[in-house]
Amino acid sequence: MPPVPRPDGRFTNPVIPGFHPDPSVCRVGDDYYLACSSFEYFPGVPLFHSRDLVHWTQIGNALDRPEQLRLSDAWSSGGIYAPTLRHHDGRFWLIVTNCSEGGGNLVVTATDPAGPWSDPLWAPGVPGIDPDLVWDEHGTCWCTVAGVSQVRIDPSTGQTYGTPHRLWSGGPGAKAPEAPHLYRIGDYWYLLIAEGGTERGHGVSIARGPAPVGPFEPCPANPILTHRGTDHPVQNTGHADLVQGPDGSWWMVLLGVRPGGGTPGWHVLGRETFLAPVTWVDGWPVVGEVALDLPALPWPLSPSPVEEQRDDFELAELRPSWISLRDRPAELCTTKERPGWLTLRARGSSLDEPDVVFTGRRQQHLACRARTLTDPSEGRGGLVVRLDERHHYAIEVSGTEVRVVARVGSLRTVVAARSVPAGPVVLAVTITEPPSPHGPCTGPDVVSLGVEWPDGTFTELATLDGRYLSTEVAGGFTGRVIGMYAAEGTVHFDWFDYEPLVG
Ligand code: 6LW
Repeated sequence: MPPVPRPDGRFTNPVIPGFHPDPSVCRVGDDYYLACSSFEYFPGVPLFHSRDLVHWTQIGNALDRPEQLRLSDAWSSGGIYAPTLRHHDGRFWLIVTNCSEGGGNLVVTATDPAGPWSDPLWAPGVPGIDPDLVWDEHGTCWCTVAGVSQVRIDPSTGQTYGTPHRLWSGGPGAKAPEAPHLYRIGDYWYLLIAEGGTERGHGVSIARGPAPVGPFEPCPANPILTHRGTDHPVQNTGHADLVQGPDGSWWMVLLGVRPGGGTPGWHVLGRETFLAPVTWVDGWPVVGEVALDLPALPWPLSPSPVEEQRDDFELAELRPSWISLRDRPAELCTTKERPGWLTLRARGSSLDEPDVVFTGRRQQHLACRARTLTDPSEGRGGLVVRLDERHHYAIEVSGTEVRVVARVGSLRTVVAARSVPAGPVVLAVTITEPPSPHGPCTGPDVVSLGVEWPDGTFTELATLDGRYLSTEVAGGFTGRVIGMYAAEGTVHFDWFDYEPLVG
């Protein structure tokens, strides 16, 4: 759901809120395209379009066919890591790692980034994760990976040539040099990397050299971006990519998190995509503040159409923002069985199982409400706020009983139950700031789960502390996803509403 345009012309960071990490961006004429990681969710690699760098609309997913993406063995936060998206020779090229069993590095191409994307070309000679592609002036393509090392590649076959060679691994003692991107800018080749790990120590460093293969001289001001050791409201800043604005100015897209509930805080939306201005001093990039509120841009804004709050499931295909766990076989998740309804058919027996049938959307706002009209006449299922198999709060219905189930680590408990009349029921989740935000350790938010009656009144069954559905508690690389699931039999959903709340 893109941000609503602001009358003052300023704009709000993150530019792509919610679990959208590892952004990679490219510009083609007046258009910008951006790709993110997607981990254990199917379809994989969400793709966005923008004309002004601040309003982004999801136009598809690069890996949206089972032949392209097998995630059956993907653990939570496994699967698809860190794409690089580039445009070269009239085509879009996307290289990415599938960390599941039987996966590896793969290249897909498209002439239209909205798809279709090609079947994957596997590149087994690429020696690590976070692959980058760059072409030199002779048309030779180089693939650079975390570590940081590099190998020559023919991306149209996936074939690599020669032995991978080490390039540059960040400042002395830098932890986790990763997310490399190479660019030719002016007289130099620049090697941008992330370092410090994707948690609070995260940062961005850069080096430059005469050729894509180096040798590289580090920037004396490294890290050129980090919020480590600060109280800045945006933390974990790193994993960046560079792009030029419509007026030729330079910008960085990067991941960051918004912890809440005190210091060091808990972040619940995962790693989000932010934008920051870049200037150049003595041939080195200087990154401006990753502010939550950025000033008006000197070029016209192109606000994206605001996505409908309600999905009525009237279309044959689901919107690209719907994601399922690991796969989406038509016989288990379809809008065609009962027109105007989403039908989910259970496979796993509970949300604790990796094969649960679940389809949801990223929580993109710190405060929001989600509701769904659920018909349990043929099964058991409901609405869940999910971080992973071991961290979720659900409200589910079975016959005439509605229950709230909380799973936190190894604890699983039914925290509330009540009966409802037979027939479809509206299950609702409201996520808001904690009641006393100034007290110590209030937690980042509270999650209220309940039932909405036909006259619009709401009965709350449970209000739970949101910190247990945060990355600081659960670990991993993803963020909250709110959606529908079937744990037994077949469950039908007539509509799903997602509404940002202010405050
Ligand atoms: C990704 C690495 C990272 O491969 O986290 O923040 C990993 N950076 O570069 C998963 O997103």
